[in-house]
Amino acid sequence: MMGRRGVLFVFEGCDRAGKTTQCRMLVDALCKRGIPAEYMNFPDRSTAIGKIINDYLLKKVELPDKAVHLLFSANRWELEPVIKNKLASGVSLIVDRYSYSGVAFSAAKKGMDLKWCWNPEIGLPEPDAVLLLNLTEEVSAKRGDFGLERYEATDFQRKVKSNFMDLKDSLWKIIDADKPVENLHVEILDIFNSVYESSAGKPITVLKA
Ligand code: Z5A
Repeated sequence: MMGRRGVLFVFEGCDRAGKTTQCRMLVDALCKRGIPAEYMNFPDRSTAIGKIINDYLLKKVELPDKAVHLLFSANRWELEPVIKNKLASGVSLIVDRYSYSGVAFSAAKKGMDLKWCWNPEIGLPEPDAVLLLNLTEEVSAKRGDFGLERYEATDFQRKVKSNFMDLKDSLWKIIDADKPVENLHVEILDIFNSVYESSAGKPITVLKA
């Protein structure tokens, strides 16, 4: 008999919210408990398209806003067969940023709107849950200075946060990320467990218009 499918569990949030830290801790915890799980992150800078995105984020190349938006989306489409196969084979994917970052960051730029930005995401696998790790600007600032990458500026991050709030739907859980790492991990593990139980037997769906 076929086993159950994996869960697509997505982390979103602004800069330094602790997404990578929590994704890694969750994958470790699940693997220790015998639940197959893997870490995935977007942008995936290792692919052909990801390398151009990396140069863009490091400000080594300039690209029109719409073109770079489509590259971020294409980077997810490059991995779409992998996502579907892993989920179907029972591996849960713990994903560090996904389509919602794609839309929230691009739509924070002048002349870009949420609807236009969402269109290329339609048809990608839909997450079983989206956790938005939320931090105030003050707490975020205490976690260190912004780096040198594109988008690492307070005004821009404020617009991104407001876009995330416009995108949220019933799949989303907003988590106060201003907690010790271990406490946050326990809270997130609890959410994963209930999503894992409730998704058993449900098909993988896709993002819609
Ligand atoms: N982008 C886009 O435009 N379009 C898209 O489609 C996608 C992305 C997918 C690069 O992303 C940029 O690409 C990003 C969005 C854009 N631009 N920005 N800003 P990335 O994923 O490569 O890099 P990042 O997402 O910017 O990483 P991050 O946000 O800076 O980090 P994080 O993953 O949220 O946090 P962390 O690395 O786990 O922790 C940050 C620091 O805080 C670190 O020193 C930790 O030790 C500390 N930390 C973590 N948790 C805690 C707690 N609980 N308490 C105290 N300190 C903590």
